[in-house]
Amino acid sequence: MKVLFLYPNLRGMNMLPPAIAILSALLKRHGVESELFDTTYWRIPGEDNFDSDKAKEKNLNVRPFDFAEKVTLHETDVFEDFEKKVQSFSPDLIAVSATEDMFLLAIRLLERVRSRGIPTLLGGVFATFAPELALSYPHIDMVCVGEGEKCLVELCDRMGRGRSYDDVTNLWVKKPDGSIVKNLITDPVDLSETMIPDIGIFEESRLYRPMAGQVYRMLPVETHRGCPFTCAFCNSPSQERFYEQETGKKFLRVKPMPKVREELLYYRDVIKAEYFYFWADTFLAWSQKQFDEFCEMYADIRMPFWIQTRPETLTEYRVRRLKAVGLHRVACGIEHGNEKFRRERVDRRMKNDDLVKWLRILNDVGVPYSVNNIVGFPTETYELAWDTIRLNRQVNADNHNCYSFSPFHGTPLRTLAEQMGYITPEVITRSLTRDSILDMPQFPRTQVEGFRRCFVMYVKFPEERWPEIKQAEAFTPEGDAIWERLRDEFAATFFASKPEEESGANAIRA
Ligand code: B12
Repeated sequence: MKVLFLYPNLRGMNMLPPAIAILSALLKRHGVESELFDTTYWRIPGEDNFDSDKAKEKNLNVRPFDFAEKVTLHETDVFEDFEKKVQSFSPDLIAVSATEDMFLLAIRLLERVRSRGIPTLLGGVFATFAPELALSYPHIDMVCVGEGEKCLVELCDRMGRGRSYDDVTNLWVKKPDGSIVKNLITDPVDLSETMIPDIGIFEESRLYRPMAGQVYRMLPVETHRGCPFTCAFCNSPSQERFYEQETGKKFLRVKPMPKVREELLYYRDVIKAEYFYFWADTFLAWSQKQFDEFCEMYADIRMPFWIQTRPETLTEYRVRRLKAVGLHRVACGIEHGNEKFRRERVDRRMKNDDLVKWLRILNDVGVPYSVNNIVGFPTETYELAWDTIRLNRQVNADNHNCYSFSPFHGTPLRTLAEQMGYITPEVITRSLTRDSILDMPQFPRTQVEGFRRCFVMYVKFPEERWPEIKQAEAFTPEGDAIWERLRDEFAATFFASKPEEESGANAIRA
């Protein structure tokens, strides 16, 4: 049995996808051959050679960086190369892992090999929350709803033995008449049974990633799955609700520390990692005991690391202890500056004063951090968005990122956007670093985008510059010229000195 994973990614979104490494390791243990076609370092025709890291750099979200020494880009045609890969490997199954923004590229690639009749399976967060929409594309034969570990192993076992796989748990199968067989969802995976992910399935270049203007050999590490918070734009709370409803079990799990250690040591000693990236939604969603256990365990790993966490989980004790063992950078969400709007629409309940106080702990202890914000939420107005600028001005982060709201399927804010008539159910969302997909009467797309491109300037430049910055919001030749000039000034002022301390890349916006 041979499985070809497809990762239909755009250049610049260059952190390794943990799911493929996890699933490939499992397949190999079960005697299934697996290979990967990962489009990250190809130019994708029709995608404007879109590079989201470079877009972040252009929007002053990250320090300029140079990747060239570490990474080899493919100059050949991605569609032809995919076809060649399918021909030479001759898989029995094409297994796609995709977030929503990647899905349409998967379809374009699969179109090239569709005539070969190889069964296709889509997994990931989009498959989980929009399975019917995914299966409405003729290129997709099956979807995995929820976690893939048991589903993929069982499916491959059945396919390998020529058996029927219509009743494999978590699997939805499209029948020749177009009907869909929907199977039950199994319990969440026991994280004490996980294997070391198959990092070898990725090309060497994919291990490198920019951070704070430097390029590191960076590996993603799992500490938790799930999130205890309920932000209305995020899919993680939806996973909690979905698993609770389908299995009666909690989706949020903490990985046993010896397992985390085993993974870290393997990456450090065998893969020669230089930097760790803990991708948990809320890294500090630990009890005090678990937290202390982590710090003790990590003390002899001696490697810098990045985390993301909620502001309210920051305490001076925790930040100091983490810094002592290697914490290098933190990313936190502010998301919106108006308390009422943030509570009612975004479902993030905290006071602005507290938020400022929690983030200040990072300044006091001396840990650089970035803050993430969103503009263009359903029902938001330009005036409300200004509260986000005002709040960010009270926070001394070294990166203030602002992204347009993305209505991902399965989130409460997607449902609201559909109810408000801003978007129809079949529309598929693109990457956060792209223009807003919503065009709302009270806050039109161009206004959202003008606001977004000037956001960090409003936050960092003195208030008397605001009238000048306001002109740069306009997408006119004059507006563009002012924006370019301000952008250069911004880069010279804020990205010129002490690169390590003063700024950094937001490794992900998730
Ligand atoms: C790590 C991470 C990243 C990494 C890796 C992304 C990836 N493709 O895996 C990077 C940094 C690249 C990234 C980027 C982005 N991310 Co991100 N990211 C995450 C994060 C924090 C963890 C994902 C993860 O690895 N989980 C662990 C693995 C084991 O779980 P999993 O990926 O869900 O996979 C399981 C199942 O889904 C399934 N499965 C997955 N693939 C497959 C394939 C097959 C064949 C099968 C059978 C099963 C299967 O089995 C897996 C094991 O159980 C999640 C939040 C979260 N907690 O899930 C957000 C999340 C996935 N990201 C999100 C977003 C929005 C983005 C960006 C669009 C942001 C941007 N900058 O524009 C980009 C999109 C990028 C891209 N091209 O991938 C959203 C996705 C929303 C959506 N519905 O699409 C999430 C859910 C967070 C959120 N806001 O809700 N992200």
